[in-house]
Amino acid sequence: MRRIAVVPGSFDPVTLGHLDVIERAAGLFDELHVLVVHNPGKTALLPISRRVELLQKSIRDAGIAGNIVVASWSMGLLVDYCLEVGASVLIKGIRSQVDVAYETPMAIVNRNLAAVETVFLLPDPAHAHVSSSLVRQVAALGGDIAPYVPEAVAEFLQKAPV
Ligand code: COD
Repeated sequence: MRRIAVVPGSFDPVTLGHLDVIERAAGLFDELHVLVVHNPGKTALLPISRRVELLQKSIRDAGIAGNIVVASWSMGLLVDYCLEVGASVLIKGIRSQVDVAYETPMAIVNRNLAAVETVFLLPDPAHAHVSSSLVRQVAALGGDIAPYVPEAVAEFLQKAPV
């Protein structure tokens, strides 16, 4: 049986922290779906289609595209996407107790809704402090975001400053 997992996120924009989790998750499963989902609790910087493009380019540039599909989802529950593609696992990155508190109830509800398990991956310490909101803030104030994001994102945001 093919083992299929989904890494969901806002990815607004994708960071080196996301990419590290994606690369390690891709090594654990036969097929990995990286899913861009709108988070209604956050003010968006980039349209979903641009986030998908930047993810695809960053994943290609990192040489890890082999078993990875990038998609977006706006049709309802995250677990509906999982059922549609035959995924039984969601992967979330956990940077701190704040992430644990945010993710735990969702993990329980997703298991109750559709028997989809959530696997938590700890971050690479080199990227544990990185978040998309930090990147958005540094970019908006004219700082250098290159240490925190894939080259494709740094190039895009330099050309089209926010
Ligand atoms: N290192 C490791 N992991 C990281 C890092 C880093 N530096 N930065 C972020 N991550 C992890 C996050 O912890 C998260 O797991 C993932 O990467 C994505 O992060 P973001 O910030 O891009 O995305 P979020 O946190 O805005 O998540 C958006 C989701 C839509 C995935 C989330 O809100 C969600 O799961 N919603 C559930 C929708 C649903 O179906 N609800 C009903 C049942 S619960």
